[in-house]
Amino acid sequence: MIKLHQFARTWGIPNLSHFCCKLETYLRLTQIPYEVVESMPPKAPKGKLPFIEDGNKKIADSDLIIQHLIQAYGDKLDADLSPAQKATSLAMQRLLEDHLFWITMYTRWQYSDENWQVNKKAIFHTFPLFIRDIVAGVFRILIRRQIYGQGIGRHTSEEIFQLGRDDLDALSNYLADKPYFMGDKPTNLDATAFGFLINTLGCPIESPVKEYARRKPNLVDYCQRIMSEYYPELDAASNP
Ligand SMILES: N[C@@H](CCC(=O)N[C@@H](CS)C(=O)NCC(=O)O)C(=O)O
Repeated sequence: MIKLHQFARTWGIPNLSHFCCKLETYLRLTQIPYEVVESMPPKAPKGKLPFIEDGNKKIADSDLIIQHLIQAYGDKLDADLSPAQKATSLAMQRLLEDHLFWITMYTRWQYSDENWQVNKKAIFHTFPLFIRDIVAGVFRILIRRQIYGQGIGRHTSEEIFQLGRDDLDALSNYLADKPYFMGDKPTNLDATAFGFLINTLGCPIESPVKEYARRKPNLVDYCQRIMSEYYPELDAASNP
């Protein structure tokens, strides 16, 4: 059976990592059997989670893992999409993964000390007390460098949140009143969209971006529906 290496569950959502949540949601949407192994990035082949073990193969990166799963199990979600729909789906995934993701990273690792404390506790609480702050501090420096390197970290917080609101407007307008992003049935884009939206709306990291997302009823309803349909074991009280 596939072993999914990801961060331990916390915050009542599937995973505090957008990418881990994307991959686990893909596995649930496709009903591919898997077991979870709790892990941390230094153990991963490319230094980032998630990764999977399939037999004696280790594969890192959610997109490359999904490509592997499609080869092994068939394209269970996107086979009926037209080339134009596939192009739109890919563009939306890039918006979520290469833009909105960094805005939410900024809210966790940089924006406010309250958020940093919540984030630090969630990720590093298993470390022995005497090294916890040092390890967390080193990771904080490294991640803040990534946010700056990507470019988002060079803006003011007001500029960053405006960019985030633009992403949420695009997502909400595109979803409109459809049950899933591409229509009546879930597709690959929903694995990504849920993973990133629940990590904006459903976690205890406060910011103007989260407040804005909470005022989009279709995005809130979308997350609640996927939570209750695909993660029924998670506490309904922590749904967005
Ligand atoms: N492109 C990768 C991105 C994975 C990623 O950014 N993972 C983050 C957690 S959300 C990570 O492990 N970061 C650790 C680090 O950068 O040191 C994927 O699709 O899996």
